[in-house]
Formats: sequence, C-alpha cells, structure tokens
Amino acid sequence: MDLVLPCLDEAEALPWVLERVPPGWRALVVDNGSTDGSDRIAREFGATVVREKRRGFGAACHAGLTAATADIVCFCDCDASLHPAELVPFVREIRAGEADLVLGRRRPKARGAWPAHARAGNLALARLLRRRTGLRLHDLGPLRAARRTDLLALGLTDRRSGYPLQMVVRAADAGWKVTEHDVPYLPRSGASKVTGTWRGTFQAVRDMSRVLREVPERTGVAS
Ligand SMILES: Nc1nc2c(ncn2[C@@H]2O[C@H](COP(=O)(O)OP(=O)(O)OP(=O)(O)O)[C@@H](O)[C@H]2O)c(=O)[nH]1
Ligand SMILES: [Mg+2]
Repeated sequence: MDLVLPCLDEAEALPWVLERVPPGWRALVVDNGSTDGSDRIAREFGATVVREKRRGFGAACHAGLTAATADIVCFCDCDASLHPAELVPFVREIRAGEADLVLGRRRPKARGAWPAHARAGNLALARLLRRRTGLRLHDLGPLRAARRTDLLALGLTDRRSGYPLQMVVRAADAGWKVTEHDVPYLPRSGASKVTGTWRGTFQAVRDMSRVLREVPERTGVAS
C-alpha cells in the first residue's frame, strides 16, 4: 500500500502522522517546498520523500500519485487531523471490489477541529456535488483510497484546492462506485493554510467552482 501525504511545513505534525502509518505501508511524503525541515523529519521517521516544487494541494497529491507504485493508493493530510489507520477498512473495501473510491466523512471530535464556516462551505459543496453527479456524499475530505491505475486514468488536471473535488466528479462521471465512512477529525497541529485564512478559503471556493463548471467528458459516446 502506498500512502500519499501532501506536506507543506508540517514539522510539528509529521512524527504523530508517521508513527501511525499502518505496518507494511509505504509513506510517501510529498514535500511541497517546506522550509521547516519537514523533509528531514519525514526521512527520520522512515518515509520516502517526494519533492514537488509547484505549490498547491493538488500538485502535491498528484506528485505522490505519480510516484506511487502499489495497486491501491491512499491519501491523508499530513497535519495530524486524521489518523492514517482509518484507511485500513477503506483498502479492504476496494480489495473486495465493493467500492472504487472510498472517502472519509470528517466527524469533529473536539471543539475547534473544524471551524463553522468551513463546515458550512463543505456542506454546500456536497449539495452542489449531489446536483452535479447524483452522489449522496456529506464531505469532500482528504482521507481516501482507490486503485492507482484507475486514478491515473481520470486524468486529473487541477493542481490546487479543486483536486479532491475533481477526483470525485470525474470518478462519478466514469461510473465508479463511491462510498463514504465516518472518520474522527482532530484539531490540526500547526497553522492552517486553507480554512484558517481568508486567502486559502477564497482560493478553495474559486478552484472548486471551476471544477463544478467543467462539462462532463463523454468518453466513448459520439457527439
Ligand atoms: N494548503 C496547502 N496544503 C498543502 C500544500 N502542499 C501540501 N499541502 C499539505 O496538504 C495538507 C492539507 O493542507 P491544510 O493546510 O491542512 O488544508 P486543509 O486540511 O484543506 O484545510 P485546513 O482546515 O485549513 O487544515 C497538509 O498536510 C498540507 O501540509 C499547498 O500548497 N497548500
Ligand atoms: Mg487540514
């Protein structure tokens, strides 16, 4: 199993995350130009470090997917907000052929884990997603598992905050079975880059709106 961990200045969170990677899994920490020694810490804790110079959550995730070699690839944030072992049953579900993409629905376990505006934004997005794809999801969380070659075949192009949404939209368009399971959401370690800042929130809304405006690709259908 390859576990992709996008990482931008997560020195504080990395030990917690890497100590919880399930045994036998390879942790691919994608260093997105950290200046706090994240790459050194990642190596110390046994991870493989992949470098991605281009900034952006999607750029980091995609570099990890490209570097991965395992049949199934998992994704988890590197900010200690999600326990990597929550992915174990996700992988089992993919292996059993019961789903093509499994997503974690974040359930905050402490006050402050998920600011109100971020929750509201995410819920609104889930509704738009439902209208666009018919999928009844409640969250577009970063904890995910899918088969590597299937993911690559989706040809994802977003390299910023729209990446997780584009993955779900294109998976739905391709007829994948997408499932969702509750996962505990903990307050992140270190500073938030997206929902804790105006700039991050604004960019996320813009990137996601762009993805939702994309016209579905009609693969195999003559137009
Ligand atoms: N935002 C952002 N995150 C990156 C980037 N490159 C890597 N990451 C990592 O992606 C993960 C998610 O980023 P966060 O800043 O936690 O963003 P988020 O979880 O969407 O939102 P928050 O609620 O603000 O935590 C973290 O592990 C980051 O270190 C980047 O360019 N931008
Ligand atoms: Mg986070």
